[in-house]
Amino acid sequence: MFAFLPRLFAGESVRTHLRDREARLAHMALHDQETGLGNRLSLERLASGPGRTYVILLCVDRFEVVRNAIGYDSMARLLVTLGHRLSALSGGAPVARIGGGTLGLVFSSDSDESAVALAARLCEAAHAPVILNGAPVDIALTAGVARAGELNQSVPSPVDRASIALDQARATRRRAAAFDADRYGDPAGNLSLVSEIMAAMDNNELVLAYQPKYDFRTERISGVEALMRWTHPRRGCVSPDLFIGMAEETGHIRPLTEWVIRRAIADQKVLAAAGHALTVSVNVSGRLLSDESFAEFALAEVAASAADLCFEITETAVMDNPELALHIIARFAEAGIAVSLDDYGAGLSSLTYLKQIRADELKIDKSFILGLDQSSRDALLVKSTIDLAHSLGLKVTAEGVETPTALALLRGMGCDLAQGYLIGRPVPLAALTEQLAGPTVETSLARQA
Ligand code: G
Ligand code: G
Ligand code: MN
Repeated sequence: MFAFLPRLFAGESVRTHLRDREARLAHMALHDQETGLGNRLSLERLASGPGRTYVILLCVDRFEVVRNAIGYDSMARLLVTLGHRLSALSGGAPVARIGGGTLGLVFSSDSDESAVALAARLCEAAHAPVILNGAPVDIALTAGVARAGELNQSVPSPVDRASIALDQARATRRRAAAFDADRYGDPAGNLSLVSEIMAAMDNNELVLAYQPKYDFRTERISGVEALMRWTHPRRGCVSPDLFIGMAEETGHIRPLTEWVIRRAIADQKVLAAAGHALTVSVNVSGRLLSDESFAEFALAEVAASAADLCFEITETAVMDNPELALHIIARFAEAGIAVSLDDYGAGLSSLTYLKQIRADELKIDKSFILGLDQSSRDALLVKSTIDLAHSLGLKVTAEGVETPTALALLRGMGCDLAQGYLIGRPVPLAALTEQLAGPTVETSLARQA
């Protein structure tokens, strides 16, 4: 019963015991239990060191989905492997886990630009699959960076600033972004911006810009993509990259998209009356693919007007709630609404996704098309994607066609449609009608191609 007493009384071993205990506690205070990597506190300490220091946070995209797919244990091992990889790539910097799927490290850099460039390179490197239990797991990372020494009253912690930068990268669909104090600096202003979007619909501040799509076979403009534009009375032109993300987060995307659909249908009638029968493509946000009452709205509008619409959707949308999304997409298809897989190649682009969805069109992301002239690797990817899509019965649109060379290459590859600044920039309806009235666009393209 008193077996511990002799040990307690032996002064030396008590001290050793206490020292061990202290060391263990100190270790626990600075390390993440699950992975053994450093924790948030350890990162905060590293960030308070001297020098031109930056904090970078990297978060696994769709962390919950991946974790539920592979399990908690495997996720912990995946984070450890990623941590080692990131550490090796940044000269042995210690990597910490900041909860969930977020890893962080500290490094020095001369400017926000070079810090973001490094963050983007780290994200790239993470794209190589991690082998777990003999099977590869594909993941993607998004990163946020923040200057450590910066004095910012509203967000004093550099780790918090990097975390906000990560959100900002996501909201604007960038791989990596630096903390943007101006954008964050006025959270109240951003909130009012959200409520102002609703008023903007009634005040005619929202307009649709239309960007033509050129059909290689008929050598004609066969459709247009509707892109939202908001001219704010004080702020001027607000990028859809900013307000779409915010509208999605605050539950306002549905009324906005309903507005777009009504407007697009009305404009399509105007175009038809002027002799231009064009399919109108509308971007439909992922969140709406699990909203059945939105689907009811869209189906009723299309049935009432016999409109010729195409809904552009992105992969993430479908991945988040596959059953419901696929069900709703199938209903769109039955009602004669074409479905297009937008930004293909920018995300995970899994084959399962292509197999599951009954789509009509695949849009190759502009990042592949912009480099088509220079990169034989991009050309190879684009060609094989076109062939793959064709074998699945999908038409292919290439977006981001800016040069005659790219247009010619795509024609040679058997691409069906082209969209981009070479063919036409997004313009208001009046300007589009004017362009379509002149023979210039199509004949000059036919000559160029
Ligand atoms: O047009 P660019 O025009 O800058 O558009 C930026 C981004 O905003 C694109 O990814 C485009 O898909 C998206 N976007 C533009 N209009 C709409 C819209 O009406 N709904 C949704 N969900 N996204 C849109
Ligand atoms: O994500 P989505 O594919 O809907 O986005 C369309 C976006 O692509 C819009 O922001 C539009 O302005 C942009 N865009 C369209 N054509 C071109 C092009 O030729 N080059 C570049 N850089 N962007 C383009
Ligand atoms: Mn689109």
